[in-house]
Amino acid sequence: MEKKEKVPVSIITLVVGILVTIISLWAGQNHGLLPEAASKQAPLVDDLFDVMFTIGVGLFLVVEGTIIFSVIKFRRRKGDDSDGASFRENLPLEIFWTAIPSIIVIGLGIYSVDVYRQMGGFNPNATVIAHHHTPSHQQMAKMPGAAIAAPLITNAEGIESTEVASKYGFGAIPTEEGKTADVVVEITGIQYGWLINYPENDIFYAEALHIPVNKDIQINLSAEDVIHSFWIPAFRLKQDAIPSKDTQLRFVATKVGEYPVYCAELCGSYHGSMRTSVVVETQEEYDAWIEENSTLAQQQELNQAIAVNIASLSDSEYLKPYSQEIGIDSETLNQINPTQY
Ligand SMILES: [Cu+2]
Repeated sequence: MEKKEKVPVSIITLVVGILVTIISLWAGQNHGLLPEAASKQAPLVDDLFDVMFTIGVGLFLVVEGTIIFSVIKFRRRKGDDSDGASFRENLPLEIFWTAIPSIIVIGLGIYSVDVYRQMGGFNPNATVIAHHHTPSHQQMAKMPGAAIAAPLITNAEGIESTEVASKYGFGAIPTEEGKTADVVVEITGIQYGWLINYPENDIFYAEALHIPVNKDIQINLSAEDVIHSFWIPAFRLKQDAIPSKDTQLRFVATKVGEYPVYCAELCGSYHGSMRTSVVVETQEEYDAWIEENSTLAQQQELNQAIAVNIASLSDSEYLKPYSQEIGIDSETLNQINPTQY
């Protein structure tokens, strides 16, 4: 019987290798697993994810492919009761399969640290902005005795550096380093919600986080009770809000739209409902929102000022602002209870 011509194994391996590479690269670019990317930081994270996904698909195909191939090719044939071939130690092979994952993991490590750096992860508090609950750190520094109260981590740069050491989170991206953010928002996590405040604009308890597009935004995060985590998937940003430890998030949103915000730290029974949204607007829309809501805040203050004089009001007068809410007009109120003080 004539011997059948065979394709050399090295050629088959080469073709399989090329196929696996092409499929992996395609999958890495077309997985469609990530939500819309709407911040300057997002593409950095997405590129890293794509690289990891590409490697993951490649490894999956090689490992699973080898298993399936072996199961079929080396299966027990009918009537074959002999033992399988015995293999013991193969140093070059062991070095090979240890080296490859090591290189991949170290490479991904270095890459991800660089992404973190580009996102401003090593730069929180590049510009010191005080939390609204306390007097500004600059003011404190001027007070007599403040140096004693400050943590004793001073160095050549003096008190300012203790502030730098006291914050965690994402700071300015390298191109914005040393600059003050365009918009500063104070956000406090409580069980179960986010309190969104714009102290500079007199807006408190905003219904959502409104920010202008393509501007440098800084969020100062704090928590009242337990640890929460402020997560904006569309921005690829997540930062813990920690009681008695201020953290920050700084970013630039690049797409107008509304994106969900979640609490990403299991914080109690209603953690799942701890949501809000971020509304990215044009500068004009944002300015209009600020104006509208600042005025609202002023009106509320005015209402409170009037309410102080309740002693001089009749029941119906006093109840008038509420009568509309409960669906009774003031005439009816007067008939029900005509008593005057
Ligand atoms: Cu929470």
